[in-house]
Parts: sequence; C-alpha cells; structure tokens
Amino acid sequence: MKLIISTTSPYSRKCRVMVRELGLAGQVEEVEAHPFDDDPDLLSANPLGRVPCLMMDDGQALTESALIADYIAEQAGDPWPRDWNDRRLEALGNGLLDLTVMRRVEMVRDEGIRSDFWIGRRERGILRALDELEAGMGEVDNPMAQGPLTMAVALSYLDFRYPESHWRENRPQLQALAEAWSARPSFQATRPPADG
Ligand SMILES: N[C@@H](CCC(=O)N[C@@H](CS)C(=O)NCC(=O)O)C(=O)O
Repeated sequence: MKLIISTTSPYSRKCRVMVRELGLAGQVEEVEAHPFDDDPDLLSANPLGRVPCLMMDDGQALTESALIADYIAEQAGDPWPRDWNDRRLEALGNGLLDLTVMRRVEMVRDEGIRSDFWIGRRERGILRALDELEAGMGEVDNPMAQGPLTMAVALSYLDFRYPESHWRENRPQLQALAEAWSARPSFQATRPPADG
C-alpha cells in the first residue's frame, strides 16, 4: 500500500500514527506530496487534490482520513475498541481539525482580504468543540482508539498552528490525553517539522 501524505497535515498524521501503532509500517510506503504544488501523482491518485490518500494494493485509491483510518484498522484485524462513542468523538475531533485548518487558511490570507468574521466564527467553534471533547473524555476508558487519537492529533495541531490558544486551561482531561499520546514513539516519529 502507498500512503500519500504531507508532513504538516494533521489528517495525514492520524493515518501515519495508526500505521505505526497497528504494526503495518512494513506494508505501507509513505510518499510525500505537497497538495498546494498540484503534484501530478497526487492529482492522478486523488481528484480532490488532498492528502492523505491511500493507494490500495488493487490500485484503487481511498480519500478521507477517517475512511483510510478504518481501512488501516481493518487490515490490522480491528484491534482497537470501536463503538458509537468512539465514532462520535472521532467526528468531533475531525471537526475540530477542520475548524483549525480553516482558521489558519483565513489567517494566512493577505491582510486586506482576511476576514475577522470567519476567524472569529472558527475560533468560537474551536472553543465549543474543545469543551465538548473535554466532557466526552469522561466516557473514554482507553485512549488507544480512533476517537481519542483524532482528538490528540487535533490538540497537537492547535499547538503547532495556534500556540497562543491556551486550550489546556480548565481542560485537564484533554491535557492528559495530549500528554499520553505525545509520549508515544508513533507520535514523536510523525511530529510536523518546526519550519513547516
Ligand atoms: N476531510 C479530509 C481533509 C483533508 C485535507 O483537507 N487535507 C489538506 C492538508 S491538511 C489538503 O490536502 N489541502 C489541500 C486543498 O484543500 O486543496 C480528510 O479528512 O482527509
């Protein structure tokens, strides 16, 4: 299998962590592509032009990190707990990622066309999602699952792109989750480059 990724993409990171945690590193070749360079290999694999994209051994491509994560888990024999609470947390974690990425996209636009309306809207959504995830962690027994992993990737991405956010304040469960995941070799091996 070939996994097309970018090293700064949190969606890619989630899949890369799963490959390592579930013992599939020997079966998955990681290939780097920068989506905004319109890399022809990426565009021919994924018409959406986004990473991650998984080329399966039959030549078909899977897009969307959540779908790729499900496929990776299945290839490994589905060793992680997976119930509707885990799926719920995964969806919320993905939404937190989406809002954080969209906020960044707005922030890096030229000053004259940057929209305070959209930045504020994304920031309020980020704060509400963090509070919901803090509450949701109370029902999590095992942080080794797709939902908590997605949350940990999103929290790490907040630190990477939005270091002034103070998301740790009054959110001890999220802080503990982030610490648990960042100590793992899979997380350390997929840390985004400091200059990314
Ligand atoms: N919902 C998608 C989002 C993927 C995504 O937006 N990836 C970004 C990199 S972080 C990308 O490739 N952006 C390029 C673009 O939007 O044109 C997923 O979960 O895989």
